[in-house]
Amino acid sequence: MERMLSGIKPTGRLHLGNYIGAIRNFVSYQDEYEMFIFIANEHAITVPIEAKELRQNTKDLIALYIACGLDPKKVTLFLQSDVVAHAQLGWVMTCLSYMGEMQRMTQYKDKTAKGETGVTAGLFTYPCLMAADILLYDPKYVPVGIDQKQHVELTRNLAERFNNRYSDTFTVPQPLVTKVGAKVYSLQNPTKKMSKSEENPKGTIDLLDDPAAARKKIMSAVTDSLGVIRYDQENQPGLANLLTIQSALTGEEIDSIVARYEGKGYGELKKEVGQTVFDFLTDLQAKYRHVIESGMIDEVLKEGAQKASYIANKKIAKVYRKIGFTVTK
Ligand code: ATP
Ligand code: LTN
Repeated sequence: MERMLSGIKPTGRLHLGNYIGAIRNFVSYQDEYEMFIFIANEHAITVPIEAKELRQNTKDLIALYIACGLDPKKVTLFLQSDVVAHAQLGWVMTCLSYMGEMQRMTQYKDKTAKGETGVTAGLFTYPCLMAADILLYDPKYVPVGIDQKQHVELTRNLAERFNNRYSDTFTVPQPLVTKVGAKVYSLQNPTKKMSKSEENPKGTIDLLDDPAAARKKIMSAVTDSLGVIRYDQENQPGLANLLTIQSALTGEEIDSIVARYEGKGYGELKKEVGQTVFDFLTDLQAKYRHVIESGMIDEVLKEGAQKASYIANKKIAKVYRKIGFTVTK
């Protein structure tokens, strides 16, 4: 089986966009690939976060991963900070990268261009840690959103640089960018992506939202005044977003939904999408509670850390030998 690896930062509550754009894909890959999915908690502290919040986010994230269908028997699920080799290789990668490369990373550029104060050195160098996260495990593929593609490209460069400077050590990974159309937009501002950092809570559906409140958010989603149900991302982005959500959660093709709604109004479609979201969240949250109550998380994380550490420790030992850290036999 080919290997695949990805991570998500525990920086906020997960929303429907994360599910449709990321987690759902991980679930669909788990039978075909040897998967490693980790919680990128070392990346979460690149911006200040309270310990209590980080702890809660981490537990929620792991429980939601499992509730969404990731099977810990098939996928190695682990916490980044449980595997010390991430920090160890992270430093090696930091010393292999150039300032210019880091300065070109858009996430850092965006934050500094906005004039944000308190940008940490960690935010500047975090792509090096991300490269380490990946290269420790020699995955062939790294499924990420488009915003992360640049970081995987950097990872490829660093892998090649290391391989050339020392000798063949790392697999050069390929980014697997989520398909267009798998992007979910804000319900209140449908040209902007649904996001953790969205200010208006009515625009985002959190996976742990009360299902009835989530249905209300769908009912009050911004649409348009054209009055025809069709998939037109450019001119009817709000409607296209509702169709995307309905299609993603039920598996029905968008064309088929559109055909069923010929001559019907937006209100009816919203009712159906609202019900779909209500049912989806009700089911997901029951599974989530079951995971929390079963107390399985500790065991999953322990086993995941063991499996991941075994691979990562072998890799870091190899790196340490090659760069001259190891002086004993
Ligand atoms: P932020 O609001 O801080 O930018 P985010 O909500 O975009 O955060 P990330 O942690 O950056 O979330 O993303 C986790 C994963 O979910 C990534 O693979 C990303 O591509 C995917 N994702 C995030 N938002 C959406 C969205 N609206 N539609 C589809 N996929 C999304
Ligand atoms: N930087 C990513 C999260 C992340 C990641 C990774 C993704 C950290 N390490 C390794 C894929 C592979 C983000 O901000 N979403």
